[in-house]
Amino acid sequence: MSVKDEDWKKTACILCSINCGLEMTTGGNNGREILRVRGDKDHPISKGYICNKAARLNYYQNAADRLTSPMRRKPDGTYEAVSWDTAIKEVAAGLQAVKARHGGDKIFYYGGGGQGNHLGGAYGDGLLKALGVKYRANALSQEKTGEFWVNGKMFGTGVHGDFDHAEVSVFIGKNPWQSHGFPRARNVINEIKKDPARSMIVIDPRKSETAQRADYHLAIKPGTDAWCLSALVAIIVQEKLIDEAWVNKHTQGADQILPYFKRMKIAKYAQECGVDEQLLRDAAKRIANASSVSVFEDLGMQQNLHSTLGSYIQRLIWLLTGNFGKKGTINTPIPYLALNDASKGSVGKKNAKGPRPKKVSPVTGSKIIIGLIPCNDIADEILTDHPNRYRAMIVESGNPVHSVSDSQKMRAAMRELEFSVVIDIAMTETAREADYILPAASQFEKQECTFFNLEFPRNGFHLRAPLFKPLEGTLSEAEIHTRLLEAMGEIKSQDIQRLAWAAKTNRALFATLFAASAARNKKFINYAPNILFRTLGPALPEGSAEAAVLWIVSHLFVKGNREYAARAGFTGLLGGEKLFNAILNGHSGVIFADAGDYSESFKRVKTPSGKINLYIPELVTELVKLEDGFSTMAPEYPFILSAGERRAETTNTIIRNPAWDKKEQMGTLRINPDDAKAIKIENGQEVKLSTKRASVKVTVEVTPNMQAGHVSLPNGVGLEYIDTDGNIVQKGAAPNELTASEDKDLIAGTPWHKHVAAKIEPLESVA
Ligand SMILES: Nc1nc2c(c(=O)[nH]1)N[C@H]1C(S)=C(S)[C@@H](COP(=O)(O)OP(=O)(O)OC[C@H]3O[C@@H](n4cnc5c(=O)[nH]c(N)nc54)[C@H](O)[C@@H]3O)O[C@H]1N2
Ligand SMILES: Nc1nc2c(c(=O)[nH]1)N[C@H]1C(S)=C(S)[C@@H](COP(=O)(O)OP(=O)(O)OC[C@H]3O[C@@H](n4cnc5c(=O)[nH]c(N)nc54)[C@H](O)[C@@H]3O)O[C@H]1N2
Ligand code: SF4
Ligand SMILES: [Mo]
Repeated sequence: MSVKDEDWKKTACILCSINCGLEMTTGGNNGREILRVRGDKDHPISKGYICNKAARLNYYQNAADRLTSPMRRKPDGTYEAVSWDTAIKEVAAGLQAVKARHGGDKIFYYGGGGQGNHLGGAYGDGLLKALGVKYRANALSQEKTGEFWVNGKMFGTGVHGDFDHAEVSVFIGKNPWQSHGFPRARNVINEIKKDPARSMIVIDPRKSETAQRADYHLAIKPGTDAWCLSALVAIIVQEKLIDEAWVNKHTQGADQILPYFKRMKIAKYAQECGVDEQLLRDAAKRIANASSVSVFEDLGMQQNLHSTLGSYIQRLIWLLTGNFGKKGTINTPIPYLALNDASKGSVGKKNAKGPRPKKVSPVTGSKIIIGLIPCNDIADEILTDHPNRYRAMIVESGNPVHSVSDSQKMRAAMRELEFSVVIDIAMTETAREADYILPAASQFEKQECTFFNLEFPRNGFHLRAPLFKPLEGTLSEAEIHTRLLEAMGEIKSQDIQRLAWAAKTNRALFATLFAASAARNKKFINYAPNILFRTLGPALPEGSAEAAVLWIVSHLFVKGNREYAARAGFTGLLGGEKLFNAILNGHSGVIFADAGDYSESFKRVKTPSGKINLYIPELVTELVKLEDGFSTMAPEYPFILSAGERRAETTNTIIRNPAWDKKEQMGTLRINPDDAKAIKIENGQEVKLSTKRASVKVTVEVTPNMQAGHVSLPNGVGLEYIDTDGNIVQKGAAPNELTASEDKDLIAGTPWHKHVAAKIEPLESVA
């Protein structure tokens, strides 16, 4: 069949944080299928790039387990379909009743967006304000909160590498070949490999796809990043590879931290992490002598022992060598909408009535970072008789029963709640524990976007138009949240009629009226996204109502970043309006900010002194403890299991149908050949894999890419997918059946998913 140019529709991939621009053709059954997929060359960030996963997006769009009606749980645990009117009324009343009984701070919010759908959360904010919700979590508080905390201490802002231009790229517990994390990752890795003047250093116990292409593979023993990174810093310090002039000019605190590295015994640290000392010295020198270095840490370290400490030490490597604020180094991306602002919640904010509340969770007293409590503590905040325990939960675009540590405990916690509601497109593991399930339109059935915009100095944003009308029975999150607010009597149509009229008449008049209403009425500000959706939304081109909130985001961005916006072409008092229109009409994405020069990063450092802070006293005790060496695990569990590896065929739980896995990697346990031999198992054989928490059956994949003693399972598998016949199809093991919530980082409470003590037994020997 020939495809005409006009058949290709612009959209984006939603399967990882990059959200590559795509073009698709649609048709097939009822015209609702995604047929062909290709990269969009006009996209300013991804520039036509695409990886293997995007071609299979129809598995997401047309999954058999998509929900088509609100569902209410019956006492026997089964669900009945109810009308939207009933569901909205009962969910609004249920949440309000919990608020009346216990206070809105006992209603917990989880999620708010996945990899490519961040608009829904923006509309949910009004609902949380109406209810007085204070506590929340999302996937970031089981991976990135330690890193955010360190960034706060050192820079007062976020940072991100420039791998496109770096002479040396360093990946710590990060496998960008499969997981991306920066645009066009496979192309960039290939370019580095081809260029003799550039190098790649990978710190990973496994010979990952990225490590296979590295110039220096520091194959550490699992869980020993802190020793490896400390040794690299110590080499830089002891071999006098520090860029003294740069450090003196731009940083503070070097004098307080460097003595610890001056006396560090490099040979011992090399031994602890299992990497040849000379290789460590060569890698450190390669970094120190490079004109530009970028570093990416990810889950291999972040979901592991010493994760927050590791985030700190790795920053010392590139800061002591002056790799910040230049092309090819680490810089400070300019957010269109800061995700940490979006998820800050109201805890720790100044309160007119009293002192600033402590930023800890109410039951476990865990640190709240960027407004999020650690995912690992959610169940403990519920399964207790503590008077401040959470009594209700709203889950939106997240699957915590599957994705948070200890699925069994999370399931029990969900059932313990007095009220729970899940907003999702599919019948997920979490939905199955909720009192109500509200079916959302898919990400190809409404306007959507990602706020993971991490480029510098030019940054892009892409608003995608829907490819399909919402599946019958589903609504967008904007509509769901706004209806809930209306049912609670918080937004009344008579109060917003004039605004709606103005929006249809003239944008300038609308802006004036909007500003006047906002100045008069606090509720109006709280519900601004929802009010925009109801007033400006209908005045936008058909199918664009969900974009309405971006009107205010665009205005606020330009107001707060005049210079950057102007350089991107959004000048003058109408800059915000111009940006919004450009976003609305720019189907391949828009460059919204241009900082001009990389050195602008220095001005964006927001520490009290304005300098980059190298000394974090809270982490020194943990740093000093490394001298005691790495302690091995309990002898009854001789393996270290990394529970949740990104593979060619995984996408968190966004694609639930296991049929999309063409390589049959779903769920295989990767194991080293010597280990396999020792326990007398062969490739393809099923084994029993046990941790202190549970046992599962898994198929073994024998590969020399694993170190002896280290085994790994993929993430996002073991889902209970309901097929077209209503049968549950399950492939692979759900990793968090095996993990325990108490195994977490000392500072940020992030899980040790990549370091789970495990044992393996051949199945036949198991009774
Ligand atoms: N294909 C695919 N891509 C994805 C996703 C997906 O589901 N599938 N998910 C997206 C999401 S949400 C995220 S957060 C990112 C995550 O992206 P990554 O963090 O890159 O993904 P992982 O494979 O979980 O972990 C990276 C590496 O950590 C290594 N590792 C294990 N133990 C250790 C250790 O002790 N130290 C070190 N240094 N490394 C160790 C593993 O061998 C693995 O190669 O991926 C994103 N991209
Ligand atoms: N053991 C272990 N656990 C892990 C990991 C690991 O490596 N090991 N990785 C962790 C990481 S880094 C992450 S990011 C998390 C990811 O886990 P989660 O945060 O739970 O996110 P997703 O799996 O991406 O699921 C998102 C949900 O959104 C739903 N959804 C899709 N589109 C829409 C939409 O338009 N609207 C709504 N309302 N819902 C939608 C999907 O059906 C799905 O249920 O998992 C974490 N869990
Ligand atoms: S999975 Fe990520 S890298 Fe691959 S096409 Fe989708 S957005 Fe791009
Ligand atoms: Mo993630």
